Amino acid sequence: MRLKSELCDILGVEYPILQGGMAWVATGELAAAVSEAGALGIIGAGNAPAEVLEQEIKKAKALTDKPFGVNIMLLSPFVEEVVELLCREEVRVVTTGAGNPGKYVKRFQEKGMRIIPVVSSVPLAKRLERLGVDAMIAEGMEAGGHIGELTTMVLVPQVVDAVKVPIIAAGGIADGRGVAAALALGAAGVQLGTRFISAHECTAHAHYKGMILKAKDRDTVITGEISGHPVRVIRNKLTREFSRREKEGASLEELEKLGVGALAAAVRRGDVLNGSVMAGQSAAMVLKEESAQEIVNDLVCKTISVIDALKVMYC
Ligand code: TUI
Repeated sequence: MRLKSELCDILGVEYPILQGGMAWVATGELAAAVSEAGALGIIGAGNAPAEVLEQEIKKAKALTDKPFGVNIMLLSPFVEEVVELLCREEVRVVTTGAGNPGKYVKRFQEKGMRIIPVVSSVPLAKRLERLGVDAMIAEGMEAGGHIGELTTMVLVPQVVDAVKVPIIAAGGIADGRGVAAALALGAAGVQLGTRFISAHECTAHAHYKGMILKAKDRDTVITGEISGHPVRVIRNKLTREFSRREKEGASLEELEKLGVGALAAAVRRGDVLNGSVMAGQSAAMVLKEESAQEIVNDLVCKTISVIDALKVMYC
């Protein structure tokens, strides 16, 4: 099976597919399994201090010789020490989220590392292209966790037209139909987060995985829109409490307090009532647990089938 684009050489992988670097979810085990399957596994640094992240990088290195990446969450209080660590470890690919990574671009590239930020708007994409990033992930608001305002369907073609570097589409993609659609929009590759939560190698708590597997089409909601930090999660007791307090006019600090530690509570301890069950809208399309290898094979195989079917219908 062959599914190849210019991204494969940039990332050092067989398929132009990235596994999203989800905080607390994307551990060294998951990233290594995805990389072993021919895609790019990515460890999520989230809010973790450098020592914790270092253990995950060591785990991944012990499990695979293939390239993998690390995602830096730019709102993390540990971002500076995480940048230092990644330069020391010479991780092949660094993706960034939740902010502008401009001031770190040169440091990574001097080490020969690839820097690939998430963008949720055209102006940010243009600014980052001037700084010389290697590629960008255009992520629509169908995605889980911290999100922008535009959908994948309208964001990706606009970013593709605005910049020359390869664009990776993300947000709402869970199967071969979504991958083929992203390629049709001009993307050179795709990033999937939610689908990989169902991987056997994903060490998230069974309750968290269960919420993904049983989610229906309208089960995610956006919290934090008023505070300016919109986050997509599966609806539960916490989201109801959050919107009640928001409507009552709670202060930003009070709302932020509700969210502190809530992601770890759901992902690691399985508290899916009071925790933050971050997931994309595509959770409703994730129906079973599989190995990372099975997920990657299925994505590649179904993408090729969709493209073949279109050729038969329209050529
Ligand atoms: O980063 C993500 N998704 C995340 S990070 C995360 S951890 C977290 N925990 C608690 C509260 C909030 C986050 C969970 N999910 N996705 C990538 C992404 N980046 N989506 C949107 C953006 C983004 C937003 C603004 C990227 C750049 C940006 O720039 C603003 C500027 O400086 O112009």
